[in-house]
Amino acid sequence: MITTVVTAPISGQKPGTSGLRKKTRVFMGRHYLENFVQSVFDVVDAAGKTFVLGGDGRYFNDRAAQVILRMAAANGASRVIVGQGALLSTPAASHLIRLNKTDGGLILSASHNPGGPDEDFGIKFNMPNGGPAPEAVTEAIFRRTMEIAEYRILEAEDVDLSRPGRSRLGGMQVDVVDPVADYAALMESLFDFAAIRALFASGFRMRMDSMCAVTGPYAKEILENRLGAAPGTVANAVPLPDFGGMHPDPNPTWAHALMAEMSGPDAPDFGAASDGDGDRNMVVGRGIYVSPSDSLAVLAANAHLAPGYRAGLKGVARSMPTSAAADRVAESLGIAQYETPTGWKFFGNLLDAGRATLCGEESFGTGSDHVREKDGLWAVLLWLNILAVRRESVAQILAAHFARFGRNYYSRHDFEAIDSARAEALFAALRAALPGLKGRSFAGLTVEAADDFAYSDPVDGSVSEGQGIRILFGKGARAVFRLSGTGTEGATLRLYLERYAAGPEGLDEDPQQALAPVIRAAHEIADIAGHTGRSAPDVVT
Ligand code: VG1
Ligand code: CO
Repeated sequence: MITTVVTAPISGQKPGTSGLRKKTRVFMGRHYLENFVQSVFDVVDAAGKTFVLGGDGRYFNDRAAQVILRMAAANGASRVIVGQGALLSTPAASHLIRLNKTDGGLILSASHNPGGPDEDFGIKFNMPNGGPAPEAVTEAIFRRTMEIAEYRILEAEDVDLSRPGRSRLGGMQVDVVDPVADYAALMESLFDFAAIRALFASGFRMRMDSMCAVTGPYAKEILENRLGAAPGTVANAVPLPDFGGMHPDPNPTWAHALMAEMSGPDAPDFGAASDGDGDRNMVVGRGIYVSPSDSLAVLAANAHLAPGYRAGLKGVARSMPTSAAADRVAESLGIAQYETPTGWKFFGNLLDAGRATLCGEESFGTGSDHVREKDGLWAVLLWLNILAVRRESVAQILAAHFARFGRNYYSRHDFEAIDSARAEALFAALRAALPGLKGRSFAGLTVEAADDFAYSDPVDGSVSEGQGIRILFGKGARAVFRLSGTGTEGATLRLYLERYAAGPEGLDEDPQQALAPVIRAAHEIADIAGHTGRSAPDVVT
């Protein structure tokens, strides 16, 4: 029986950088999830459609999945493909959407944000191309949440999601699928598994930290079962509703156990970590951290060593705050380079149009045209493929890369949980100061240009404004200021810092040291301490 429930708009259901993210208890509140899901189904017209559904396994994932299934049935969807246990990593969901030519999918995740009843939950709609809904669609969904008056839901028992199989829910077909199988097959089609197997067989050791999040089952199957990495290579391999109380964010601060192991006396050759929903990656060599911007550049320069990219790359795209290291590679390869706003949704058009093959963000996101999301394990496997062919250490590969292209010293400083009004005031003052900054000097650096980044999509012509304040000091030095669009409390100021060293001297400095003048200049220009009361960041990557 289909019930039509009377509801009323709930304020604040506006998707941010990557879907709608709120405190879990907010999502569990009366009509909250239902209002948003109905708004999605209204905007995309769910009748007769097929969707993919799954999430990162965090607290409320299983309940939310059952509600969405019953609402999909009540809205006339013809079929939902759902991961066993309601689990799907974000890249695996993107792949299933594409593989099955569905009309899109719903992904339940707050990504790298902690999970649990007192932490965060999230939901995101992806399009038939497998990628996050573009701004026009998320805006339409948001508008719908502000006028919603009722939602439809089927009265029914829970669907058994504990094993693969086909069942019916009202008039809708439900296919429960193994979350790993199709994804693993895709990876096998892109990379030289035989070469990577031989690498592991030669004694190469790796640590993969899945951080009690969704990549555990994927990493175990691919790295240990198919590639022959030693049993136990994957740590924290069982997805838990609260991620074991950890913060599933693969950066040096939150993946500290991995960092400690990689700099310890018995460090493996290669280390990696992934986030809550499996779209981020951090890679670490023995005693050496690879910054995400450098990782993108190294992958672009070496991708041809993997079978899936042997024909070469069409182009490389990076988000604006990501360092220009990848640009130098694109230039030397003679391929196009694109600079987009933060958030994977901006890469979709470039990938669909065949203009870019690799994409990346400084926030530990790397991916390619094999799906329409960033993909943590994909990046780990491409690194492994490169290591298997070159048979050099991560440190050697990085050193050779810097010697050839120069080094873009890079760091991001996050100032978290700032009072929102104070953060707004900082940006208002910074924007007001922009026209007068050119030619002025701060901490010995002279501003060559300063603007508020706006992006014109070269494929559909859409324009996105207000995407981050850029202060360019010339010679590849710059500071970028943005406010996070994924947080659920207060504001997070992100300060992105970059400085280029052409070499051959000065390629081996500590990044914080190398960036010290840029850091000082950025603090002076924005008066971070004056506005926020903070002089030091909470997280440095
Ligand atoms: C952050 C990152 C951004 C990334 C986004 C989603 O957004 O900076 O690069 O695309 O998270 O990643 P923001 O607005 O907080 O800076 V995930 O793995 O959280 O889906
Ligand atoms: Co993520």
